[in-house]
Amino acid sequence: MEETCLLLILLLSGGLSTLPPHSREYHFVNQLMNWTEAQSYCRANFTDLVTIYNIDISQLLLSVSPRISTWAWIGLYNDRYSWKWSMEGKLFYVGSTHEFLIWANDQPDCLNANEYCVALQGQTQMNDRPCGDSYPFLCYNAKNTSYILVKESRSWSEAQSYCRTYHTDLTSIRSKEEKSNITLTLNGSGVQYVWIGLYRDPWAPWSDNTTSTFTNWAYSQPNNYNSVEYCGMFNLMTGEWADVFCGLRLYFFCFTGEVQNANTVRSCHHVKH
Ligand SMILES: [Ca+2]
Ligand SMILES: [Ca+2]
Repeated sequence: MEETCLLLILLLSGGLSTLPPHSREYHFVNQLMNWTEAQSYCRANFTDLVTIYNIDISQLLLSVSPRISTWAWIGLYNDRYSWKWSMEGKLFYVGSTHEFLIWANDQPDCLNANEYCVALQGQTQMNDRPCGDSYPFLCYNAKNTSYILVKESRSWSEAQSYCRTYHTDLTSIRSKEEKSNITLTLNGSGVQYVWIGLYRDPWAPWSDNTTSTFTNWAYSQPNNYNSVEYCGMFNLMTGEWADVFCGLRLYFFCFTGEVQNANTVRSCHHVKH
């Protein structure tokens, strides 16, 4: 195995959880693996696949790898099942299950890498849709346990603001009974898509469970071509990123070092078929 590594010392004042870890060693691994195999390899031999927090780390990766016209895996991936509810509060979800949350055929598909909010389609099944699309929406009012269909079309964020202002929040669906009540509310309304409170963050977290605000996508990326591209790769000539099929076999970058402590509890709800 051919491998190079370099130590990065970031001269940053400590303490803030939003800052990258102070020092990490970066390793270029000259072996071809798919994304999951690369992740396992990094976790077994180093710490994890790399997270790129800024342009300095990007330059560093270029400096420890050969300048060849190909791509390498980084810890970037787009988890189609990392859904969260707009309405927070653990107690609210005690005893809730998800088997009545049914995705429409071939959903979620994150079409064009642009679908991060969920609407009910045909009043019963879920579909991930572009958050900027305008649809009617369902608010939940906790005071009288009611569901309110607002027939004005709004973006998901606008709908969320509206529900938070006039009711409690965009609705969650916590039980079979709640699902039935929602179906009754929608019955006869004729709406095609209706926003509910489910959403997720694009391309977060990275493999090491941290998040980064830095992005360096190549032109027209990410595009989730054919709806099969959920892993991120790094161009060894330019440092730019593209989304691609996770089964591709590529070189990859690992790091050794501390993992940023997540001091905020992530309230992820894994909603699978
Ligand atoms: Ca979709
Ligand atoms: Ca792509």
